[in-house]
Amino acid sequence: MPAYNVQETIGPVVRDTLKYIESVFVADDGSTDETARRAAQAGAEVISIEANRGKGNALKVLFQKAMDAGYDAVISMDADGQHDSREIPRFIAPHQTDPQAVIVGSRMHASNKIPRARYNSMHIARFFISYAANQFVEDTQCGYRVYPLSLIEKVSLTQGRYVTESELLIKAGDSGGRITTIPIGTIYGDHVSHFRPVLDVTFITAYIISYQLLKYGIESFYLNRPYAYRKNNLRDRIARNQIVDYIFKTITPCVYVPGMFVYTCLAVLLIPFRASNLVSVQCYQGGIYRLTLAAALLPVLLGLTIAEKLASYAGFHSRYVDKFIQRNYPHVWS
Ligand SMILES: Nc1nc2c(ncn2[C@@H]2O[C@H](COP(=O)(O)OP(=O)(O)O)[C@@H](O)[C@H]2O)c(=O)[nH]1
Ligand SMILES: [Mg+2]
Repeated sequence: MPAYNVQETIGPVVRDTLKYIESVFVADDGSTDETARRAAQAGAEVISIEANRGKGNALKVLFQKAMDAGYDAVISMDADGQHDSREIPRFIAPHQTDPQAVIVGSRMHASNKIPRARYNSMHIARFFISYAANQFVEDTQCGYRVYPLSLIEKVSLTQGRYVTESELLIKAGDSGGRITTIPIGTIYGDHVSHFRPVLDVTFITAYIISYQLLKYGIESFYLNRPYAYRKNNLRDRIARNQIVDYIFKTITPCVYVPGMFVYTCLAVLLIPFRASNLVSVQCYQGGIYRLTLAAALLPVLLGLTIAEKLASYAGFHSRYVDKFIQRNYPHVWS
């Protein structure tokens, strides 16, 4: 459990979880409250991170801890009471059937219980992440998951904060792994969330776009085979230097639309020659144009969101943003 200032919930969450699994590791990420002490009191092994470095970093520390302790798989859970420990057996059953799969909880069935901005951001993230992971992932933003540690060993986690969990799904899927979904209960009360729907989804999308554009660029030189993810691929190497990574994530979204246009034309032109460079572009179920259009419309969506927010202050309430998202970021996977 990554934990940041969750003193009210951490004790009961750890105690309930220990009823189902033998050990709980909590990464206390520079909390300024009683989180660490209460987690330890409840029976967790606490790893203290000096200053707050975000959920992604905490997860990386926890994965390493579990590997060092010799475990094969871990369950990640939120520490703020949004995940019900009583559902742990429901994760263990599919894990035993398919120990190599990542199993992700999904709250998408409960749209009425999730704050609207969060639900919309979940739609956008799942559209792009499912493309990059080569499979439909119902809820890409749920932190209640089972991870086989053999899979964690095979990926580099280069991104931080809330991007790490998306990066993990993309790399798991793009390296040929399976991602399974199980529906879980949705608990939204007066929880404090550190997730910023617009900003954090922007960071997630920027990373995916930078990942995909580079992948297609390399595939245009490859004949008949995809540039599937392998640890320390070119994208990982770019991420080794934070400044270079940041510049790459800023530039690629700016050139995404013309870049995709060039790749799509190239992919189509090659078909009569029976050359399948850009294999991934050629085989998209949803049609590559949809992906390009969706990326091109992101600035429009941002403008609409701001306009709708401003209008709501003036007393005009509309749901145009929801409709825009449903139309342009649809579920295109069979
Ligand atoms: N270690 C660590 N955990 C965090 C941080 N931010 C959030 N978390 C934890 O990650 C989980 C989910 O975060 P939250 O902000 O509630 O996101 P949401 O539930 O997706 O809206 C909770 O258990 C938080 O305590 C952080 O900066 N560091
Ligand atoms: Mg939360």
